[in-house]
Amino acid sequence: MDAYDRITRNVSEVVTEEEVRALAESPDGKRAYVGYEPSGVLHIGHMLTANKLIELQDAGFEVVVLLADVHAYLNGKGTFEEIRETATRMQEQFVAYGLEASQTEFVLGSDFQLDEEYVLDLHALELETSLSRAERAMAEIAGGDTATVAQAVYPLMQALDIVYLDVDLAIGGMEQRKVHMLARDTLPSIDADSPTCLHTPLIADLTTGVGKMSTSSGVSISMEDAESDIEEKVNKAYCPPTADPDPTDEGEERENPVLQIFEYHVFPRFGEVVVERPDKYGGDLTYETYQALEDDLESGELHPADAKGALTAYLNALIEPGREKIRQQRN
Ligand code: IYR
Repeated sequence: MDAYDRITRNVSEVVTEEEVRALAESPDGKRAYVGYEPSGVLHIGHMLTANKLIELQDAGFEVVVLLADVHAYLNGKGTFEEIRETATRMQEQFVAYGLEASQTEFVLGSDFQLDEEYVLDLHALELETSLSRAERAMAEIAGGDTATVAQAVYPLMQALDIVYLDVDLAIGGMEQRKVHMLARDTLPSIDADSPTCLHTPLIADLTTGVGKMSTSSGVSISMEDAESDIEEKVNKAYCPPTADPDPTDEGEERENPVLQIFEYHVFPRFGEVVVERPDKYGGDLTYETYQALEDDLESGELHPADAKGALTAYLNALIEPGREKIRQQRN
């Protein structure tokens, strides 16, 4: 696999291909970043973008993790003091998950977002942006039914972070794409470059395969889940023997979240997957690629129950170091 293919593996969107190809040609010293609203405990969505950061570190990028305390505050996630406290804990959990501490710059948003220069640039972007555009950019990020002024300021600050953190590549889940498009359109008005972006896929709702997995509704997987929690959640997960299930009666699209987690979490971190089976059911199966596992599920060679057993084991292995860190943090 060449550098471009590695950098863009498992992403849903590349903005733009030409720009990412240029970065892939000389990645050393280039800076990539993800920002996270600190929420105390990592969940599977954080881990998905973190997988990409780990791959980028391996490819020679410098990685910046923004612990976006001011953003979480603007998005109504609690008092500023509470949020700031959880930010440090998240940093330790990211390192436990596998980000190389010596190669990762962790930055707290409030360390630079309250500086006069930043705030004046923010006001300049506010002058350039309609409320409706800001609101649209936030549709998949904001909580609550009514958009607040704070939520309109939020995407403009996210755009400005790219400039102030001096990053070459902005990473985010697909729910961040409209914020990044807004950044591409408005940053030139303050003489900054339009950012290059990669967007990672969203995983389907675990129990139904309809819509997206979310911490606020439905079942999510987090670093504080005990082994038995993971087992129970995975066992209840929607996993028909196909990667492209039929639409539901309401015509909504269904996806297979068990396969998605294998594809986006397990294979990128472990490379190879062994599904353990008793000899009387054919013995262990070893997969070197995600596609081989998907093909076997489709053909019936791999039973969903065996796939789920393996997924539980690999998820537990991924989560265990962070789980241990959380235990320490709570003592
Ligand atoms: N909008 C993100 C948090 C965030 C991301 C970046 I990249 C920033 O520069 C600032 C905030 C979220 O939804 O968690």
